[in-house]
Amino acid sequence: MGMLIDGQWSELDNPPTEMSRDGAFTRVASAFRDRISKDGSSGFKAEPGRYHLYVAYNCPWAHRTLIWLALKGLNSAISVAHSIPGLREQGWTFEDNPQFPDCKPDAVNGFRYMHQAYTASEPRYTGKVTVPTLWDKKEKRIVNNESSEIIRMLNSEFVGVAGNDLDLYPAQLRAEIDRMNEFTYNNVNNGVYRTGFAVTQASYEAAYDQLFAALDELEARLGRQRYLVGNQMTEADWRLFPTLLRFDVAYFSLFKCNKKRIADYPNLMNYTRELYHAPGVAETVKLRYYVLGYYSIKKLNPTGILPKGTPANFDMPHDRARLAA
Ligand SMILES: N[C@@H](CCC(=O)N[C@@H](CS)C(=O)NCC(=O)O)C(=O)O
Repeated sequence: MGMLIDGQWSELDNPPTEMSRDGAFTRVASAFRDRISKDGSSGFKAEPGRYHLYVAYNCPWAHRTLIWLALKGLNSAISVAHSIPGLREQGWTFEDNPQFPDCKPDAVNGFRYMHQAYTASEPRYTGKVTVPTLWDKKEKRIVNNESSEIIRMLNSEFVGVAGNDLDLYPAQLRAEIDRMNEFTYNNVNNGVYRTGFAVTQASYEAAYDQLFAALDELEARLGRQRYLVGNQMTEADWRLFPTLLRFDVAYFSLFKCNKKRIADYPNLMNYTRELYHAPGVAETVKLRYYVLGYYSIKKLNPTGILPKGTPANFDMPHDRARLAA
């Protein structure tokens, strides 16, 4: 994928710190961690039209932010640039491309590459260049590039700007949501990556076993309750969802997570369908892009041959109304 070193684009793949000596994949922390606040006390006030998001439909972390824009009615308050799927020579790329008509190029800064936003914010930046990245049009710099923090800001800070007051992180459920998120992140969201990017048999098998043990546990939990926490949709559900959507079309095959498909788990499958049918969410889902995006990762698919199939479909009605909400 490449990265920036002292403000220069480099073909060096990942920061060497991402691969531990035993061959396991360990993700490095995001670099930009400023916050938007309702009252502006953080230096970044929540205002309509001020912020811009750089995303890619295929990225599960960026997908979170698109879901929050849809659920919170923020699509007209925050502009979005969508990278085309696939990791091009200089990383995430924004362009008018007739093959991807729903990928809107960067109408705010005209950046062709995501890395231009990083060097515009910090000319000597060293590190990964990732989506999602949240940009402030007023200060002309990146605010934050950590999806778990961006979704919290979108949830709570845009009072009077967002189209509704939906709260996906309600005070009384926070401890349980945090606990669930940690489980989901370690075992599932990042678990598929640890499985797919392992470079030793032992670290692959350990990640695989941990992933499927967690999916079994989630399947059982969703047999007892409609949502992961409480009896309403929360952040915990929406953080699991992007990984479930991508599982059968990409992780199962390319990442060698092939013990079972999500389609083989009745509760997880119906639960995914229910979330998929929430208003505005289906528009954020591009299954074919997941195939194109993941299979363009050179080190996992050196020939670049793309699978013809896109083996998932969430259009069918769900059966979740049988559980209390
Ligand atoms: N912690 C970040 C992770 C974001 C991330 O890793 N995004 C991937 C795309 S799915 C990326 O941009 N990778 C580029 C790279 O690793 O160089 C977040 O959740 O926002």
